[in-house]
Amino acid sequence: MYTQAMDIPDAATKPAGVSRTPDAQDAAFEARIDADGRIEPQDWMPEAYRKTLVRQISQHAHSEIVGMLPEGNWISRAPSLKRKAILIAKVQDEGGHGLYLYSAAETLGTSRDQMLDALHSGKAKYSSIFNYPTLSWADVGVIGWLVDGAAIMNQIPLCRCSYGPYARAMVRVCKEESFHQRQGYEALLVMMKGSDAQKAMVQDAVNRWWWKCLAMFGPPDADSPHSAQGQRWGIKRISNDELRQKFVDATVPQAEVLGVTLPDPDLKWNEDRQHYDYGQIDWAEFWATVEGDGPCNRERLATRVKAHRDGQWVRDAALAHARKQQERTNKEAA
Ligand code: FAQ
Repeated sequence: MYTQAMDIPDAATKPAGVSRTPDAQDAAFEARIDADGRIEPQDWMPEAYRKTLVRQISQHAHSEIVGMLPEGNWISRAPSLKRKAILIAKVQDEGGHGLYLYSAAETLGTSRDQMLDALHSGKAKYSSIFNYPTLSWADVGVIGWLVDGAAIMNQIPLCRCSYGPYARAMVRVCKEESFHQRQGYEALLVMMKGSDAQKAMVQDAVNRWWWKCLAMFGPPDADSPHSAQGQRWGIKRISNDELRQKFVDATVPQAEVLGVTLPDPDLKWNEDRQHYDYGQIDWAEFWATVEGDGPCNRERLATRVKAHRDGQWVRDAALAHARKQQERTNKEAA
């Protein structure tokens, strides 16, 4: 239901008027990729390219939707009307990002129901970062500063992704993520000018989130099965490790302005590399979380499934309304 993909040609079907052999189709696709051109939904594409995009875009959509939960928990506990209004807007934006991304994935011929089934049955992945608890109000600020900061670092290059609908969705997403990052940083700046207890709360939140944010960029390049092909196809423009390094380099000076310590004794400027060196990420913990064994995986999934079930009547009502409107249009036309 709600799919936009019904008019997408079958992978084996040639667009009208085009009589290309499979080899010629493949060559045309490769030539467009080599020329840094865009692939659009109606274009022929190899099945593996389509599959990779559906995997990445749907995982991204799921991350946005599940990502509403850790911060959503704080809407009723925000410390002021201003912070509550900002947080409601932010969480609503994340819902919107999920919808643009599901729509972009639907253009590849996978329905939203299929994607949601994969999420709800635990088959589909979503970002590891949303399986950790938000224990204090400072966590909301740190999510804005670091989680949205990491998300922007990863997503700016996706605005140049070779698949048109994904690239275009990313432009607006990145603009909104930028507001999210700033509101988080500003909330933390205010807390860091407050009482000792507030400062300690911020430092505690940074200690708990820092390493998880570094892991968000995905496994090291050497252990990343999809990176080489993803980069060859112009889906990923910058590798996991390069993005992680850019994030560390950009974040250290922000931490200094804020007056917090990043919890890594190995974090230091390397004059030769002209980058910050940093310590070891706990990849065993990352993979356990990705595979469903993080602190909040079960709770997050159960909340999502319940929200989907509770929303069934809204979907039913929307369909009934659309049916009625169609009947009325048909009657008028008859
Ligand atoms: N968590 O070979 P690679 C946000 C999986 S949005 C879970 O490197 P790839 C907004 C990966 O899927 C955050 N799984 O894979 C917000 C693959 O598994 P598979 C989400 C992860 O695709 C802010 C396997 O490991 N952003 O935060 C993770 O080339 C605040 C091997 O990895 C996106 O999704 C992980 N962190 O690169 C919302 C951006 N990392 O499919 C609310 C788009 C890797 O083989 C509040 N996605 N895996 O079973 C991407 O850029 C890429 O998909 C990567 C992974 C970089 C995430």
